[in-house]
Amino acid sequence: MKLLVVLSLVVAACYGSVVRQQRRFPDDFLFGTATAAYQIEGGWDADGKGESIWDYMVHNTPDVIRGKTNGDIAGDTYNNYKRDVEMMRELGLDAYRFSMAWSRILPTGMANEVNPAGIEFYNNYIDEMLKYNIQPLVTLYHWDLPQKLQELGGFTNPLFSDWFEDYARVVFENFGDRVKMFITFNEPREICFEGYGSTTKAPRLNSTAVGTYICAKNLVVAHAKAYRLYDQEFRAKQGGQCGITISVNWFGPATETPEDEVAAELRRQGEWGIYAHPIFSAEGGFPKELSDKIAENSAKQGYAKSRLPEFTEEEKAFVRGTSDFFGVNHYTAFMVSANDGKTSFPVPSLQDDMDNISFADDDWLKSASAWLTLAPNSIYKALSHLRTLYNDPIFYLTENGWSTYEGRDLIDDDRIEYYRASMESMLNCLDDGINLKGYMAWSLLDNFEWMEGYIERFGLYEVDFEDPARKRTPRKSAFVYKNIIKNRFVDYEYEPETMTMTIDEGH
Ligand SMILES: *[C@@H]1O[C@H](CO)[C@@H](O)[C@H](O)[C@H]1NC(C)=O
Ligand SMILES: CC(=O)N[C@H]1CO[C@H](CO)[C@@H](O)[C@@H]1O
Repeated sequence: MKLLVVLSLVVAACYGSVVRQQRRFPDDFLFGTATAAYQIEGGWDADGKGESIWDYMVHNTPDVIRGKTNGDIAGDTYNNYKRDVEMMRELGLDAYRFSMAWSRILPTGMANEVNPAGIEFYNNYIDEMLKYNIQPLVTLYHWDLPQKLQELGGFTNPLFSDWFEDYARVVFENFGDRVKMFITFNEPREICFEGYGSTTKAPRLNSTAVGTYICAKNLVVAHAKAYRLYDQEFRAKQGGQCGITISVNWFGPATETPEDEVAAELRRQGEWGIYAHPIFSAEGGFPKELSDKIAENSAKQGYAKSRLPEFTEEEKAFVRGTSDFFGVNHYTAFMVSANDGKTSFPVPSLQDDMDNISFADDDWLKSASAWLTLAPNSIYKALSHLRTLYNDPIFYLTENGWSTYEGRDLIDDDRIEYYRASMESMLNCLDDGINLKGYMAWSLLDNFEWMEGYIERFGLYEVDFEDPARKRTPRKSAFVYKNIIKNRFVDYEYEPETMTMTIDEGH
């Protein structure tokens, strides 16, 4: 009897390890972290850098930021980049995703004047990563448009795509010998809907009727121009990849009623379909249901044309297929139901065009950010949907992370729970054959969280923003993430022995 118990324990243990072995991340799966220039760099006007729309907004309307803080210094990565790379080595990262500030490279936004100090900074930063075998993933645009270009209409100017293409050329020429993965834009929804269609990001245009839509079209065309430039003039000699990152949270119907199904579909199209469909779908152009709805509403509202500027057939063909991978920023999920007049939105607006409401389940773990909860298996739900819709693209999760409140909260068990749940959801993707190739945790370090200032913290490393040296200290989650990267599986037993980081051999 005893022997039987021992034997079955042995069998159970082996079975356990067999199961665990199957649930491993492949060795070539890229684990990294992600950041954005304005949120960490500081040096807002250092060495010839031009003003961006964020510099302009925080200096002219400081009240819009919680705590009236700004990113003038932020984590001061401009002076601390070597420490940041040291943290990457401590974590054992394969890759690091960061963005370049357009106005650090081109102070006025136009390519006639290149700032040598800006080029030098990014060269040093990249070379420091490469010294330790950390692959740089470069985002060309993470929300910090040169203010001079905003004064000319920014993303709503029809010449925007040419300005972006010129900037992209400078980036490819200067860094493409060492950078093998470029991301043109980070999160079109946040750029267009939040920045142009509402007031929750710079430049706060609140052009609810048309801002989102004009921006969406010009952004997608600008992306395609940069992609085609890379493809035609740089890929052969540089051998890298170029793609785009779109924020794709999961929006499922609250009930199985046809009304809620329709509502959820329109919401998905309004959230990310208008940016993804022109690039990744077989037919190109904007998604049909949303586009029909906007046309119908626009006619009712007395517009001569749809507020959504449609693509010509030629433009559709130009944009279609212009991404080597689908970069997904994914954080959470919402349940969507038909609005039926329960909530009123400004008319006309994207919200009114979608006319549907969404909410999170009360039982889902809550973060410090109102929009962010731990929704079950939502990475899998989002990616399996995208995979079917867009013919099985290669995916990278280019952001995913959890916020806590400011304060020296180094024991961040909720963040650990979130990251572990994300790992399980990604393993579900891999088990299902989804082409997911990498994961960038948001974020390496605490940073300027846009309108939330320094109140919401996303870092694996805590930053002391009172300290002129901006000291970085690892949170418990940093040790857990390091352990996952090293083992390529999630070890639920793991507890860090100390809170002191060291660099493992080979990093
Ligand atoms: C934005 O515009 C809408 C009308 O489209 C208006 O209801 C709302 O108050 C405006 N918001 C701000 C902050 O100005
Ligand atoms: C844009 C829009 O109206 N979307 C949908 C919201 O939900 C209702 C269901 O009641 C649909 O009929 C709408 O089409």
